[in-house]
Amino acid sequence: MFIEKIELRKIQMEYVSPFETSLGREYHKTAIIVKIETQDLEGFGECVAEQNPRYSYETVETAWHVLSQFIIPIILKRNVENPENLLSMLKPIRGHNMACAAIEEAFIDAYAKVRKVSLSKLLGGVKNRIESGVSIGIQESVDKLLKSIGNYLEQNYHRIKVKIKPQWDIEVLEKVREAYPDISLMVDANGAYTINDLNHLQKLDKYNLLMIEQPLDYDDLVYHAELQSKMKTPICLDESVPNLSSTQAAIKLGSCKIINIKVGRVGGLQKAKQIHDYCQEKGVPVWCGGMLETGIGRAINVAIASLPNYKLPNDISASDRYYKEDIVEPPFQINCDGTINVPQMPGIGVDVIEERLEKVTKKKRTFT
Ligand code: OSB
Ligand code: MG
Repeated sequence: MFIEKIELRKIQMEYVSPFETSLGREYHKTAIIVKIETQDLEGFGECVAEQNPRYSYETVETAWHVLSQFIIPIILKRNVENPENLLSMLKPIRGHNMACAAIEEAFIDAYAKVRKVSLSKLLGGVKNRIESGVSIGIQESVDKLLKSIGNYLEQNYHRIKVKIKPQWDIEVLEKVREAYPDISLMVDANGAYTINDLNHLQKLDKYNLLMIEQPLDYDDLVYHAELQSKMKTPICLDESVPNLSSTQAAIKLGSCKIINIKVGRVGGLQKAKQIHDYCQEKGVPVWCGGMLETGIGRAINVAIASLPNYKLPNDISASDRYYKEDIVEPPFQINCDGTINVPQMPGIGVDVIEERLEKVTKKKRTFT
């Protein structure tokens, strides 16, 4: 496929409610939407880098820089035959996974559309529906959290993830379990603890959690292994597994029993699939993490989550959990069994509404 033109847009969209983790509070989504135009078709991708380097060292501005100065010049006005070809062209770029992923997604969307297959099918997906869960940020009070959980349960979310940090953990969980003794519940600390908190973290074993996500530092594997050997609750890694080799190390060390795969964090769909395949071979279940994506990133997440070893509910919620109005049609909705349908149309399988995209665009650059 000959790459004629690439468009970058920095967009900003307000969340229906602010999202707070141990890393800080966010009121709106900032993302880069990539559009690749080939001879006759276009494809979309979403860069999930945030405004600040908290979750990852990448930011919207570093991604914009790496995309425009390094990634786009490699592929613009070039013939890129297939996704594998693109991956080898991008090999000289070290790190900057989120920037690379956005281009790869846009290319693969166009590639799947040319072949008239859904992204799910192209990737080897086996599900028509994927299990949806909801991630709930740190709230002003436990009462607010309990209300929020009740609300989402009413909307058919079957798995609840609660963000935790020191001072917002044990007492909160005690009350959550008091109110909802049987729900499928997990927590995510985004690296807020250290191994010195071992005794404290062991107390979480009491609450029958599906898993504890990223309790320790973002670059730690060794202490996670020590912690996992001393906790019953399965540890799931997110920040600590940015690629296949760290995933292999984590599994070999026993740092976790579950892997969260985010397409952006690991550098694209093909790398996500490699990690999926490795985990499947090792009998380690995976699930799809989220970065509060717009409908474009959401479509990509839904597609990858249709692969067979995505065995646990995903951080993929309906469009209206994040935004008043999504930039795609139809928006993603949750079924009464707590699932989301996998689009069957070619590529990402949803239509990007360009006038809505235009409305949320803060900055735009076209490369020809
Ligand atoms: O750690 O999983 C995380 C959002 C931004 C950054 C990090 C994380 C998250 C989420 C959101 O938990 C999950 C979602 O998109 O619904
Ligand atoms: Mg996480």
